[in-house]
Amino acid sequence: MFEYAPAPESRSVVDIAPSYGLFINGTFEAPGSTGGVFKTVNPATEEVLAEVSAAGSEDVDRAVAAARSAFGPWSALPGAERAKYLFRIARIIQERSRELAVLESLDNGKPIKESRDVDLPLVAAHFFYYAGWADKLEYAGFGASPRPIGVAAQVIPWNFPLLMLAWKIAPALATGNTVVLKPAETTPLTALFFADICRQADLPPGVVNIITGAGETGRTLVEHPGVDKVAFTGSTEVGRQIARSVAGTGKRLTLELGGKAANIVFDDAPIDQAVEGIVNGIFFNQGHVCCAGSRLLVQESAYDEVMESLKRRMATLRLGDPLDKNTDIGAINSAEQLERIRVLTDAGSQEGAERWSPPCELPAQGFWFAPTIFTGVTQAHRIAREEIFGPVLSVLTFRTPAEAIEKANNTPYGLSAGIWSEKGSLILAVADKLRAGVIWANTFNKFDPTSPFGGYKESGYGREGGRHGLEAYLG
Ligand code: TXE
Repeated sequence: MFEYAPAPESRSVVDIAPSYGLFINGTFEAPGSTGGVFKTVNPATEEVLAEVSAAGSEDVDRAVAAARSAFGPWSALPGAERAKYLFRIARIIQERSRELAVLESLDNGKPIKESRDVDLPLVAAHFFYYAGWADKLEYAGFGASPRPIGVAAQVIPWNFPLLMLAWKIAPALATGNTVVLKPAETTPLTALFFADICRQADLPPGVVNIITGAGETGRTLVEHPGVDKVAFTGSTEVGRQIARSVAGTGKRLTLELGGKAANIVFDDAPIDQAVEGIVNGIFFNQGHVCCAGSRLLVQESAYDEVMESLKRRMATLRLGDPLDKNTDIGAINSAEQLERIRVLTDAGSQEGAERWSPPCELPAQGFWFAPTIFTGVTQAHRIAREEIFGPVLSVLTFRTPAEAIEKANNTPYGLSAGIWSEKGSLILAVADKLRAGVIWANTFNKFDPTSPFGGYKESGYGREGGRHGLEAYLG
């Protein structure tokens, strides 16, 4: 059943200003003559939320210079002192979590129950977790006195705006680096509110700088000679460009790029549980998830039962207002992303796969896409190979574990995978042969700050999270 109910979660809990400057050296400033402005919209309504500054080259210079000046004193602080700031930030995030969750849903389109129950708790958890490391780096196994790298340029995407910020900023600060972070152009607002939280926490000016803007701002930042380390999460195409531009400069680089994860269901798996995992794997956050279980590999002997149960479950998903606490599927983040999903799903139909969605009336305003599955998919289809980054599942079948492994690995990506079976020995044997950075057993899309996350092959390199996440910020 699909509905578009009026919003019970009031947006009055968040006070959005009409316009925002760039957060440089501890204050919000207007962009210089090379900069400009752009608008960020609510993807569920297309209503303009605020006007935001686009940083030009002069602004990038100022932000990098501020981070450089702050680096000496910040890196010289005892770890226990840096920890105090991170703990303070974590606590303020918890105190302001309702406001931040509503803001995230307004700017991104994700359901409030996800921003409230998944994103925000994880954001706070990342700051708590890395605060705990700040005074223990000598014991992290990176040598007697591990040193920070310097100024980190961090460019993040729009699918988990505040969570990706936390993944980047928390380990960078814990290890004594300073940062210039650029959020995605369609979701700049929670990063700007985070800038305010840095002020509230009395973080020394220049330790965190937030500059907004589109890809050109990101490129200028990444290529800036004053930057020592680049951390990027986004498309494989931009990741490749960044790898080329950073090559030979001595800058350190970590990349977290796209994915095309296989969610492998064996016939002995508890079907109801597996179906919940399939639904969570692909429809969580509208499928705007780099590790989404976008390819279902189901054992032929369980195919009919799994498909019947999956369709029944999909018919209960509620699509609509992201601020409605009952909503399961929110808005697609932008018109551009909606178009990308349409192009690939049209290709799926044209190439002969069978398309199915439950009955669904989409709201007239905003960017929406019904939860969709394609059956009869083969490896030759684009929808089996390319990242769709939307609520679209491609279903393939297999007979033997060897065939499942072969199909799961038949992708240029290698970020994540899921395995569903009652047999522990089978799970371990299959997991051992999958080329994926993260493998879930009898669950999917589970995240924790203590676990490293990252990919193989075209999904990028370097790990974020856990002790491994510190390594990316230590020289
Ligand atoms: O990504 P971009 P887009 C995938 C997903 C999606 C596709 C395109 O398949 O459909 O990428 O999304 C900044 N130098 N993922 O166009 O362009 C940009 O401003 C430096 C997977 O949104 O890569 C934004 O802040 N920065 C993914 C960030 O890069 C540049 C998450 C990501 O934007 C830049 C997002 C440049 N030349 C999309 N060009 C994941 N791994 O989770 C753009 N940017």
